[in-house]
Amino acid sequence: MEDTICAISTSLGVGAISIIRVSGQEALDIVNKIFKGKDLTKVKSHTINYGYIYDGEKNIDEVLVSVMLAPKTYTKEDVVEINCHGGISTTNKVLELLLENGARLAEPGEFTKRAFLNGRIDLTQAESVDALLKSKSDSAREVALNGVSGSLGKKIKNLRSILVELLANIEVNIDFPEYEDALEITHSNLKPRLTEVLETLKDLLATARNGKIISEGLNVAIVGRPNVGKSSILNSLLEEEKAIVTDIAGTTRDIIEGSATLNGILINFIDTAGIRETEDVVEKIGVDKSIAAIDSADLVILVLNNNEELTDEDKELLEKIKKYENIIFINKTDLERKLLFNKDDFTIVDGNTKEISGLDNLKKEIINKFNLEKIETKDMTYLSNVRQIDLTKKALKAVEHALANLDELIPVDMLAIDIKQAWDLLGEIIGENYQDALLDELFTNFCLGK
Ligand SMILES: Nc1nc2c(ncn2[C@@H]2O[C@H](COP(=O)(O)OP(=O)(O)OP(=O)(O)O)[C@@H](O)[C@H]2O)c(=O)[nH]1
Ligand SMILES: [Mg+2]
Repeated sequence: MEDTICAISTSLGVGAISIIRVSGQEALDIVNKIFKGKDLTKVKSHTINYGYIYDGEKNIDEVLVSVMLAPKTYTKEDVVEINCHGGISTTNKVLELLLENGARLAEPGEFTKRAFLNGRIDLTQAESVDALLKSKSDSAREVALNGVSGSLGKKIKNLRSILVELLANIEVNIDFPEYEDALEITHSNLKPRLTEVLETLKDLLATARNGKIISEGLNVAIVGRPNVGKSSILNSLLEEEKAIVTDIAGTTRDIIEGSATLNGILINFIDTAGIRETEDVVEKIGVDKSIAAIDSADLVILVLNNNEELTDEDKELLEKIKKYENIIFINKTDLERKLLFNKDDFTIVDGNTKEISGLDNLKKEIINKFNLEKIETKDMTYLSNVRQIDLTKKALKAVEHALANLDELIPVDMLAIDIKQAWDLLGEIIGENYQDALLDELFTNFCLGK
């Protein structure tokens, strides 16, 4: 935290402008050493200053330099941003000069880490910054932005203040049992407050699946025997000739992915190799990948051929996909019906890719399965990653335990242990207490320069 750090904050490539960001106590002094124009240590905060970057006597680039003095900056430290001409060569040269003059190259996410460590944002906000940079759909962006503003953090802080109030009251009762005026914490008035916390935690967990769907989208695997039309379906859904289609069984050998949005949610469609017993080494690897795709998908679309009787392989697949979210797409309805099977327990969509029929229904079923029509993206507060969900589940358990003990009239001082634990766990979500290893892991996934 003592070091002054720098990094290229824009993506490196050919572009009109690149921004190199510098943060830390010596940010101004270091940039000043290579800048010709005004004396940057004397300019007002939050100003943009015109000048040149020099390497000794050599002019490197014409630049605009933003000077932002602590504490009203991204990191709460002095921040200087150099806007230079884009392009790898100039940008790298400016970065090199900063490094030569005393700055250190920032680690990925280190600017945001400093914003967190300096108390400008909580950990949920930091995670949302990362989600915002990586968002691939409008809804993902909206929810991430909501998180950046701190909505989840606020909710968690509210719960913690209820818990801490309960703890304080319990303490008073333990320390001054004879003190009549101390608010008597009885089992009956602990219960409503704890129940309120319980319900909020349950709500957060109930909507967490939506949070994940919005931020990460859905993986939808298209599987089935060879030649049933999986790749044709992928192409029709994407309205693009993404996968090769032929009448040769075993055309698709590898996973082919393409994405589309449904109701603003990113859907990643995964076309797979036709599943069958095979001696062909390459095809066999493809088949293994298809099976793995089923395992990791949020939804499996099993394709059957309307024009053929159900085979043993179809039966096996029908059995296999039962334990996953699934839709059966009966393809080739333009041909004579020969397929017969017991459709109970399955969601069935009929269609064909020759006349492009049934694909809208297929999309509708995907929307239904995940309630995509009802997913709110505006002003909604979601737990949006495994870390947050895991800690919330543990906090919920602690509160449930406290409530169960309450019903058994266990002394209130015993309840304090569970309440304190819930308070600690919720603190971990916002980063009130954290381990260095966790921070390292979290921020190394960030983009460089953020
Ligand atoms: N009549 C008819 N033919 C179709 C339909 N959909 C696909 N086909 C044909 O069926 C054959 C196989 O289609 P693909 O999309 O390659 O099938 P696949 O399931 O991806 O096959 P593999 O990659 O080998 O597993 C091609 O000749 C397609 O033109 C359909 O709805 N009706
Ligand atoms: Mg195929």
